[in-house]
Amino acid sequence: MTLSAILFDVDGTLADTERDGHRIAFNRTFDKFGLDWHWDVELYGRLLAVTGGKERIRHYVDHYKSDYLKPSDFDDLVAELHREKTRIYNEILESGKIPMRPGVKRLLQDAMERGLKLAVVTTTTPENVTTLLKCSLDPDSAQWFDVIAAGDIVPAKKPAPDIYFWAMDKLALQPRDCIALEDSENGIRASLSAGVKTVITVTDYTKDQDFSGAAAVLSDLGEPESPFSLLQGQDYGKTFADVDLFERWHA
Ligand code: XBP
Ligand code: MG
Repeated sequence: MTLSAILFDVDGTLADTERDGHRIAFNRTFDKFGLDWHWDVELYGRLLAVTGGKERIRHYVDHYKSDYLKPSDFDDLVAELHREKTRIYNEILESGKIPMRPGVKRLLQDAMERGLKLAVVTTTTPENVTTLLKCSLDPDSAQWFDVIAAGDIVPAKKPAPDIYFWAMDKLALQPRDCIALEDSENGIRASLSAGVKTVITVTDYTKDQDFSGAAAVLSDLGEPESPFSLLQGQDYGKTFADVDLFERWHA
């Protein structure tokens, strides 16, 4: 079986964006709108069970703010809050404070040199992806990807497999031609339900989640001078993840 494409999740996978990026942007938005809502580091970890920012806000109000009287135009308010959150999040990205995770740039360049296709498969808003790539990877790196599948283009977000099916359809590839890189249980549930073999690089928020079915679970992709830790699966004697190793996991 030939490996033709690597499908990359974004938040937690390309960069550790949640705690010091998205979370801060949500909180600044709530302050700006005069809402006494605050998502601390621990609460945000629990809220990450719900993917999608608008969905996460609604879930929070329904489960943690039972005394909040929803206005009749609550859906519009959520949309407005989310627009402002996206604006603030993009400002944070533009300040250059959210780096790519170890090994991401190296693996992407290796994959391009080897002629593999690359895709982004994420539930986050499209402009968050392009800004992150531009500010933290390379000004032209959005063009490195053959497909960017993001946000509301499919109604059912991860853990539903829909966004993976959408991306593979655009790539004109089958699940067996691809491998996914994810960081979370919601992510791997989506990719495995789509029939795509999956490698995990964990974050502080996801390290205790259930990754059964993963081809491998790693601390991070590693670099030649800074090896990954293997948490599940096989490393085939390698200390950093390159295309050769992804081919072994895919085989
Ligand atoms: C992560 C998410 C997103 C972000 C917030 O997605 O669940 O909801 O936390 O982004 P992934 P938005 O790991 O698939 O990239 O506010 O733009 O929805
Ligand atoms: Mg993720």
